Amino acid sequence: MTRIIKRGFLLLATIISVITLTAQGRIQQCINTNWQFHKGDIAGYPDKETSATTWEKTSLPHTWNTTDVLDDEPGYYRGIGWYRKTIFIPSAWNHKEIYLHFGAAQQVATVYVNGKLAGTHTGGYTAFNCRITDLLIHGNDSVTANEISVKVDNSHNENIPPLSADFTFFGGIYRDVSLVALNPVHFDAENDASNGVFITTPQVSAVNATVDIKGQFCNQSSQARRLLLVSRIADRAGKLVGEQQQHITLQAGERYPFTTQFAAIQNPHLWNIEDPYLYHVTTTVTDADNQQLLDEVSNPLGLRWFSFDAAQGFFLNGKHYKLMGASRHQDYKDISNALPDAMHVRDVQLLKEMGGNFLRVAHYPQDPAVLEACDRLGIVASVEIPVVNRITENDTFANNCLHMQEEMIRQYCNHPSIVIWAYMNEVLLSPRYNATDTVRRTLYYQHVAALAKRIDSLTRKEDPSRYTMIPCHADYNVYVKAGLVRIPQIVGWNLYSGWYSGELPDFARTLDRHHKELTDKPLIVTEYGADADIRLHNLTTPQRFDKTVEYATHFHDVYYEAIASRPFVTGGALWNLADFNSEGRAEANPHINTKGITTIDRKLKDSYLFYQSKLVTTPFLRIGSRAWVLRSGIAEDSATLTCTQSVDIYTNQGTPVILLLNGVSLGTVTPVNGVAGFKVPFRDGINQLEAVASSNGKTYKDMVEVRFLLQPANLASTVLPFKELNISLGDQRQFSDEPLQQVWLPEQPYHPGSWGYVGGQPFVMKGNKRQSYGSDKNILGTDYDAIYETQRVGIRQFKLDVPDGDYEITLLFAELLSAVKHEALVYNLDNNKTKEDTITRSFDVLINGEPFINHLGSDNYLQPEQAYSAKTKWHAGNGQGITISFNAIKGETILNGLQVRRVD
Ligand code: GCB
Ligand code: CA
Repeated sequence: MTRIIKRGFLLLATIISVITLTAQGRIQQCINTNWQFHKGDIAGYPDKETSATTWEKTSLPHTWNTTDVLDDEPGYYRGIGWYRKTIFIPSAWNHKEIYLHFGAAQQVATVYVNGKLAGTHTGGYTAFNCRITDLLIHGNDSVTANEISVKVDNSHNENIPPLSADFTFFGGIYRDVSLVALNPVHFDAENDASNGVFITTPQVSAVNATVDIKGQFCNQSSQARRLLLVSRIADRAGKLVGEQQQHITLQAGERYPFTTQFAAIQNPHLWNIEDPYLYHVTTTVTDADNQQLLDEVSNPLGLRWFSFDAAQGFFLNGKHYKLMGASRHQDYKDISNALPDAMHVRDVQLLKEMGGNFLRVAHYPQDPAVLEACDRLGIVASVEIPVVNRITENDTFANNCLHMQEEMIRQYCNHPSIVIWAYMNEVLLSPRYNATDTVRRTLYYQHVAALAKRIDSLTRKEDPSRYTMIPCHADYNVYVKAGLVRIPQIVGWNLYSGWYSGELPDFARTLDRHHKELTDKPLIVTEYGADADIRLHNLTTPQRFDKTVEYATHFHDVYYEAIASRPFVTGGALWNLADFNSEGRAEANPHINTKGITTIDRKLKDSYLFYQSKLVTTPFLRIGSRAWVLRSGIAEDSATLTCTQSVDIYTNQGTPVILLLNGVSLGTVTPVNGVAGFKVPFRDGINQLEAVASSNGKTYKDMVEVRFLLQPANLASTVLPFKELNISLGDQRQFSDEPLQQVWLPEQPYHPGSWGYVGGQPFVMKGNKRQSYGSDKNILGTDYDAIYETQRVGIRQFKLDVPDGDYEITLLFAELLSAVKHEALVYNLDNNKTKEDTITRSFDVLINGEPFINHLGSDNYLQPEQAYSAKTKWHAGNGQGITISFNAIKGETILNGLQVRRVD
């Protein structure tokens, strides 16, 4: 039995391994605990070490970039880090072959044992083995201490993909590390860190299935051995359904490649999406003389057949499936990429619960736990190597790509869930050489195509049973011209019309164009999505690039319909299952790409519920915007004291939905296209919403509690006394801040009795076609980027007709015009920003005519992209309310946000 023991169970592992040593072939111990880490290089180490070197205790998985990728300093540490750990080798292992197995280290690892070089590995997303047998010290004691040191270098390297990408390249040993003790006779441990045994199913039908096993084992002992190779297939219940045996005599040092063919399995229990049935294959090698088990490897076996068709899409076991699902990155809030397995599994579970059947493991191979979960849960998968945006035109880069592809295939090919091997994500997005240098550009494209061909043919040779795919970006013509759409068996399209560029209907146009022009090429929408910050809402005018939940949901609605209604579209992997780290990003959530349909800590956004309502086959009823539990708005009527806002109910039941507010029915709505839309008259305080629908004699319910902060229309109201107001100037959205239980409302013009601005206009970035108000900059010194990014320019006054009393007033400013150069994000297609100049401005701020801030401007607090806020107490008297005036001295006045709170 292969034994994999995870962190925390180390002690147990040691005990078990001692007890069962003779019964089992190999010992594999996960050694994640008790490591030491040093950030930076150490001169002379591991030969010698100065006592001045500081080591911190850590356990694996680990990355050194968790905090610096989120701070206000651009960039993050991409350099060297050292890890070390003492391992204790039992004397019983004296004649064993000892390996270290690394799940992954980003991105070049050099492994030493007792100060001597054991091996190196290039590439941050695949596993590798290091043979350490000859470097170990064996003493006379029952166990002997040995020192492992690992240098991990995460520096940018032009020869190692990825070169550039919209995600963070966290450095460190961020997957499990195991110590493996093998008998001298063992399955190949030197084949790209695979388990040395490869399973294929040459022919599968509902009637019967053939299974072939290929592998290699070796005899590292000093004498010839008579051996017995046995492969067994067992069903899920453990019942034997096939067995093959072979006797071999291996000379000392000899290797033996084997192929085992099983008699066809009759009436196989097929693996499919609804019933992901797994058989298990165990391959053992035993000493034929004394029956001792020498090694054993076990693999999952899924019996299925599949095909992709340019006109009709995907078929699994002869049945058509629309592949719908998500792409996924491997990180999580506060722990970056150093996830325990359970969190990887949870993501696949989230996808399954969404009704998804397809996972694009993007943009690199992820933890084996992900694919194990896909096998177990019935999720069809595509896996790819991290060649993103561009290549380097040399042999070292090409060989690294090819080697990564080979490692990926050999390490993961036994997972029945995998149907596609992909490579080169949007590889023409950021080409080298200027467009004007057509000769060199053309040559570059030829080099890209040549490399694609090499990767593609390697893939088909390694694994003819899967399909190959290149995911391309929207620049259709370039991919056609470069010939990239002809090389793989499937073309993936990453499309963002109506987000970065163009308009929403362009999406369907691109699909139709592919269908018309590339008639024989199956197509998958490998990405589509829109950013959404769950704090930002706009129920009336959601628009492109506003980061509201509402626009993102609308975007998904349009895209989903286009995919679902086109039979030739194999399916879609939305971008992305969860928000993820991308250090270079700015905008409302700096350093995070918020195109997830869940947040970075996996809170469900509305778009997730939208997909559930479309894809889940069991009865489904959910209150949309169930994550938006802190809302605000202005009372529309001083008598009833309510504010009406819409709430959508998602359901896959066609039957009418009733919505109750605090137990009282708001009526019945028959869902259209899976959505029942209600207008809810929210009251101040807690509002209990309950949606109810019945079908086939069963009743389905969902409940949400919304806290509503109702604002008086007239600030002098005695029935709803003024408490506080938070306004985002230049903004059309509502910003819900749960930790502080505050809601920021969009600006409005002043009208008597109420509040609002006088004069000015919203800040709009010049020369950009995609964002109709606000800036996309990372505002430093605040977590409230969304508030600071919008601004009213040329404002003369902000007036609040509050009753007499004591108030706290806070004004928020940020200079949004800046000459600071930022590296352009390559994904921001169509973002032709004009260069901004440093601006000089200066103005006075007065409260009811009294000076508050003098000469506020670019020569003092208003530094570009920097948050500045000023707070004061103010007594409003004589029925005069509060009038904040902005008097320009130089340039125009600005105001980004304002908070007024009654404090008496
Ligand atoms: C893409 C890329 C992906 C990005 C995504 C985005 O096309 O393939 O890596 O994260 O767009 O959000 O811009
Ligand atoms: Ca604002």
